[in-house]
Amino acid sequence: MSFRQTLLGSLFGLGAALSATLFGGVAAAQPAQPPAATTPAPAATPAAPAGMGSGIATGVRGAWVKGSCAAPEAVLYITPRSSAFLPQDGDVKVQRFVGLREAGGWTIATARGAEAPRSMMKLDGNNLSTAEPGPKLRDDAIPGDTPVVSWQRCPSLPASFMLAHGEGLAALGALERLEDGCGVAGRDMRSCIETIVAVADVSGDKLLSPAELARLMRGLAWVITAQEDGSTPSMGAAIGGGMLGGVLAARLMVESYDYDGDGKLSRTELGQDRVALPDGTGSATGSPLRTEGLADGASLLRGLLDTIMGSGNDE
Ligand SMILES: [Ca+2]
Repeated sequence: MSFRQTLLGSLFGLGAALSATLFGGVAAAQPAQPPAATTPAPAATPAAPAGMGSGIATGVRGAWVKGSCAAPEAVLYITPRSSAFLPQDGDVKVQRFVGLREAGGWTIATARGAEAPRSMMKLDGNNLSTAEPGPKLRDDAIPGDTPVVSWQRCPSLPASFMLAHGEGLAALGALERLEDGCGVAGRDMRSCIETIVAVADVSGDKLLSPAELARLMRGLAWVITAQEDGSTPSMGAAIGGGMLGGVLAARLMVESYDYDGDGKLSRTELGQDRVALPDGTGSATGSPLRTEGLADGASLLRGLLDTIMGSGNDE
């Protein structure tokens, strides 16, 4: 495959991910609680997740290292509702949790999935112990013979690690804030827009520049890829493709909403025609034009924000 084909593939792939998954993923990523039991659960199945409460404890959140700080064997990054496992060799694994409970001194987080995989964690002095019990082990028998891994805090992580994964890990937390600000029923548009600006605004001027939007898109591309396929080649493509595609998509997005032409997006611009209903102004004369199909092609970028902003308002 030529470099050009690779480049185009990366950009198109990212564009598709952006339009279909990125912001749409905010709605899709809402914890899908299993429907009210229509069939009795098997006796060995643990109780249904009781929700996330206030999330994973503050002292457990953040980055943990297995091995030495200078050359980690693996990094574990924990947010209130997610974890990212990043081994030196092997696949990146991101888990989004939907249930949290305590048993035997351990916090047990349950992720989505057919087998409702469990991650156990326990603060042990300055270290964190973790274990991933198999599906058959009952909560009251943990950890049993499940291998326990010990993690330590480090003042910093190697530059190569931060370069590859720093933005993605930041985006994991940003995604949770977006899900809270935009993806929960009852949140209004103003709160959603405030959240988008708060999450994306790095410089603190309450305006979103192309670089700030590109950073968010690169990070979210990392999260999406890590959730779907955390293999090394796949993550490499996401990081490389995200660098280029994120900048292009962000430029187009700014041009699409930048009504005052200052090169940045403000809360007012993001909220234009979304916060307040129009007042019914129009004209009584004239006859309907054909408008079907005009949106094709122009809809991609507008769809991004429309989806994220609409995700909490149509339930
Ligand atoms: Ca800014």
